[in-house]
Amino acid sequence: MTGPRLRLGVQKSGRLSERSIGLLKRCGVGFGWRKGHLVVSSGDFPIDLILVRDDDIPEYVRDGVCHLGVVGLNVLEEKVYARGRRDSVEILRRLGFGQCRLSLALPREQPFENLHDFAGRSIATSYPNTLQSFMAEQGVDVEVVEITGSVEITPMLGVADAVCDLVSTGATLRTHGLREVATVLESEAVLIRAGTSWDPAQEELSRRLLNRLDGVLRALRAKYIMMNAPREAVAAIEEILPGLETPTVIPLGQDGKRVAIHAVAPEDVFWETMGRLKDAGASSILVVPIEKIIE
Ligand code: PRT
Ligand code: ZN
Repeated sequence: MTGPRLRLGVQKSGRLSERSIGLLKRCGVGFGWRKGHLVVSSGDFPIDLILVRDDDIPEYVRDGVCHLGVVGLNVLEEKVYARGRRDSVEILRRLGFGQCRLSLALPREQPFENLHDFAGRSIATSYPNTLQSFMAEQGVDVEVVEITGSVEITPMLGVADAVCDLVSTGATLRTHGLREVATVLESEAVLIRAGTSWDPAQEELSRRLLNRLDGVLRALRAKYIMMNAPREAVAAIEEILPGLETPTVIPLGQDGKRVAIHAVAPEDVFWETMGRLKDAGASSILVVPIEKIIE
C-alpha cells in the first residue's frame, strides 16, 4: 500500500504483546507472520507495527519514532511522566488489559502504620523515578535502590529494607515473605501518542483507527442480555438493569402474558444483578458477549 502510514510501537514479546495484537485484530487490523521481525505491516489498514521492548515505547512515541504506542501506564509513568515531561506524551485510551499495580511491600513480620514508616529506609525498585516522586509528594525521605530484576529477593539478601514492585495476584510477594502495604500506582495498558501534531493525513488515519477502537472497547465492556418474564415485571426489570437504553420487549405466545426482554447492558452483568432479575420474575437469563458496537 502506498500513501501515508502510521507507526505503532508494541511490545515485541511479553505480557502485553498478544493482547495488543489481538485488540488490533478486533479492529480489523491484522498482521501476518511476524516471528523474528521488528517491523511488520498490515495489509488491512495503513499501519506498521514496530516491535520493541516495552521500556523503549514511551520515548519512541515522545520522539516521533512511532506515532502511537501500546504500553503499561507504569512504564509511561517511569520513563516520561515521573521525569516531569507530562506534556510530551498523551494517553488516548485505557485499553482494559495488563492490569497491575506498583506497590510498596515490607517483610511480613514488620509492623506498618503509614508511609512515614518508610522514612530513612532503603527501598529496592525498577521504578526509581516513580517511587522517588511518589515519596516526595508524601513528604517521606527514602533511599531508592535501583534494581533491574528480581526485586522481591532484595530484603532477603539484605540489599534493601523494602521493595516497590509490580503486583497482580500478590503471589510473588507472598512467596518471598513480603506483605503489600501501599499502592503507588494503578496500571493497565494504554494507547499513547506524542503531544505534538502530525500531518493531516496521519491525523485522519489515527481518527479512523480510534473510531474502530472505541467500538471494540465499548463492545468488550458491554453485554447482550436476554430473558423471559411476565409482562407486569418489565418495569421492575428495567429498573434493575444497569444504565440501560429502553430494552426490546417481545410478546411470547398468543395471550402476551409472558414476554422476552432483550437489551444491551453497557457494563458487565454481575451475579448479584442476575439474582435480582430472577427475584423480579425473570427466567432463562442469558448474558452473551458483543462483537462490535457502532453508534
Ligand atoms: O522485554 P520487555 O522489557 O519488553 O518486557 P518486561 O519483562 O519489562 O515486561 P513484562 O512482559 O513482564 O510486562 C509488561 C507489562 O505488563 C508491565 O509493564 C505491566 O504493565 C504489565 N503487567 C501486568 C505486569 C504484571 N501484570 C505482573 N504481574 N508486569 C509484570 N508483572 C510481574 C511483576 O513484576 C512480578 O514479578 O509479575 C510478578 C507479580 O505477579 P503476581 O501475580 O505474583 O503478583
Ligand atoms: Zn521492560
